[in-house]
Amino acid sequence: MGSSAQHEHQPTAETKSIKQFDAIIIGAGITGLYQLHRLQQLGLSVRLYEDGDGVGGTWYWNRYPGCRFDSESETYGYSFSKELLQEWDWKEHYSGQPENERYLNYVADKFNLRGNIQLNSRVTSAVYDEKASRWEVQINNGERARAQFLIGAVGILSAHFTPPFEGVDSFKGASYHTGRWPKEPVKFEGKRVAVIGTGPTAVQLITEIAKECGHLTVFQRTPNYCAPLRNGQVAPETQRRFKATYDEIHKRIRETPAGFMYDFDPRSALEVPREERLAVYEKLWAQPGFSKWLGNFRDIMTDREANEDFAEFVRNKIRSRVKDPVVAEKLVPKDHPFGSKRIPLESGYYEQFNRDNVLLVDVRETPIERITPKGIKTSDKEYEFDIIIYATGFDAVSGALTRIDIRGEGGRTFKDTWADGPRTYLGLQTAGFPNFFIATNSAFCNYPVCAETIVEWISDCIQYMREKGYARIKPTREAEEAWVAHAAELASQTLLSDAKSWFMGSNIPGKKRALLLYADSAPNYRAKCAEVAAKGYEGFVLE
Ligand code: NA7
Repeated sequence: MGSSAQHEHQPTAETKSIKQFDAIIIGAGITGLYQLHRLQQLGLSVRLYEDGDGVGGTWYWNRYPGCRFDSESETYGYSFSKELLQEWDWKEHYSGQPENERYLNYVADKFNLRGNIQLNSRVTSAVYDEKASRWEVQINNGERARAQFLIGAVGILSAHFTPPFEGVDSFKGASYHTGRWPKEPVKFEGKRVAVIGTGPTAVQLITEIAKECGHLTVFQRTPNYCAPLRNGQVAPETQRRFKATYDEIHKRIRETPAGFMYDFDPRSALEVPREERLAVYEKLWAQPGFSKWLGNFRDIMTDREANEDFAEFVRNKIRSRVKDPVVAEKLVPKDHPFGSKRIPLESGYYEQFNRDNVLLVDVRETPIERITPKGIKTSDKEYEFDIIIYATGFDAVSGALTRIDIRGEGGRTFKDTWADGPRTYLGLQTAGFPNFFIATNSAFCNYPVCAETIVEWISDCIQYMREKGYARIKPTREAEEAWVAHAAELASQTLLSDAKSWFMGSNIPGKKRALLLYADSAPNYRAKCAEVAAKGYEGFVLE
C-alpha cells in the first residue's frame, strides 16, 4: 500500500472509539456480496452493513407471492466462479424469490462472506472527513465506523415507495408494500384484498393470489404491455447443457446489448412486408422471456411508427384473452409506446380478470381520494377491505442513495448534488465525493451481468490505487459534466421519455424527470469503463 494512504489510516485520539476499515460496503444484494468477495480477496479490511436481517437485497425484501426474475436463470447467476456455476442447479428457467434468496445465501457461505457482514444495520449517514480522507458512517443502532473507501451497493430498486395518500395510516386492516413483504405467510383465503398498482410486481402478485382471495380489487392507473413469460422447470439434460456451455453463455451475454441471450433483429420493422413481420411477431410471442422486447426489430425502441405496429399486435393479444370487452379495453395500454416502461412478463395475468372474484378499477376514471379505516375511497365509492397491498414501486436508482445523508467535500450533500437527476462519471462516482463508489448497475442490462463488470472495475481501481500509493480518487467536474450530457443525449434518442415510469423518475411526485439508466448498449458501456481504466483513470483525479 502507498505511504500516504498508510499515514492517513492512523486513527486520531478522537476517532479511536470508532471502528476502522479500509472499505465499507452498503447493502448485501447481488452487487454488495460480490464486492465484498473481491475486496476480501484483495486483503482489505471490509465491513458490509445491511439493513435486513438476511442477505439477498432484492431477493430478501421482495418475498411477495409470485416474485421471480424475468432473466433466464442461466444468465442471472454470477459468472465469476466456475466452481459455483458447476455447483448450483437452477430449478426453473425464470427462478423464483425463495430459490434466489437461497442462492445468495449459498454464495455468502461459499465465499466466507458472513464474517464481514453486519445485518440489521442501516447506514443513516456518511460524512467525508477531508483532512483524514476517510468516510465516517453512522448506523441506525448508534455505531459509527470509518473507512478510506465507501461503496454504495444499494440497488436501483430498493427504496420502496408508498404514494402519499391521505389517511394511509388510518386503515384498520393489514397493509403491505410488496418491496417490504413479511416473512410470515400472508393468508388471503376468504379475504377482501386490494392491490394498488399494475406494474411488473403487481402482475406477478395478482396472478398468484387471485385464486386464493375471497375477493380481489385491482386499482390500475396505467395498463401495461404484459407479455407471456413461458416459464418451466429446467430438465436434467438442460441443466447439464448449461453447465457444459457456461463459457459460451457468458461470452454471448457480454456481446448482446442488454446482457441477455438475444439481440435485436438487424432489420427495420416496417421494411419487412406485413405478413412476414406478423410471423416474426408471432414467433417472438411464442418464445419465453424478454425476446419480444429485446429480440425484436432494431428500431422498435427508436422509431415511433415501428413501435406502434408492434404495440397494436400486443393490444390485440390482450383483447383476445379478456372475456368482457369493457374490462379488456381498460387493460389495453394506449398512452405510451411499447417498451417505454419495463415490460411485465406474466403467466396468466389477463385471465385473472375473467374470474368472478376479481374486479378492475380504473383510477383514471375514478381516482383514489383517500385511504379510510375500512378501505379505499375513490371519487365513485368506498371499497371495504381486509388487506391493502401497495405494489406501487420504488424511488428508483437515486432514492436509495439520497435517503442516506451523504456529505462530501465542503459538506455538500449528495441529495442536493443529485437534485436534478443522477450526476456521475461512468455511473461510478460523483465529483466532490472522493472514494465514494456507486456500485449499482444503472445500464440497461441484465442486472448481475453488468453488476459484475462494475464490481470488477471498482476492485481493480482500488487495487491500482493501493499499488500506486494513491489515497483518493474522484472525477473531474469536466468529465462528469461531459458524461451527464452524453447520457442525456443518448436518452433523447429513445422513446423512453414518452412514458411516466421509474426509468424517468416520473413515478415519484416532485422527482425531477431524467432518464435514470444509461441508454448505450452494455458492451459499449463496458468498453468505455475499460478504456478509462486503461488510460490511467482518465477523467478522474488521483492524489
Ligand atoms: P412500477 O413498475 O413502478 O409500478 C408501480 C405501479 O404502481 C404502477 O402501476 C403505478 O401506476 C402504480 N402507482 C404508483 N403510484 C400510484 C398512485 N398514486 N395511484 C395509483 N397507482 C399508483 O413498480 P413495480 O414494483 O411493479 O416494478 C418495479 C421494477 O421491479 C420492475 O421494473 C422490475 O424491474 C422489478 P403508473 O404506471 O405509475 O400509472
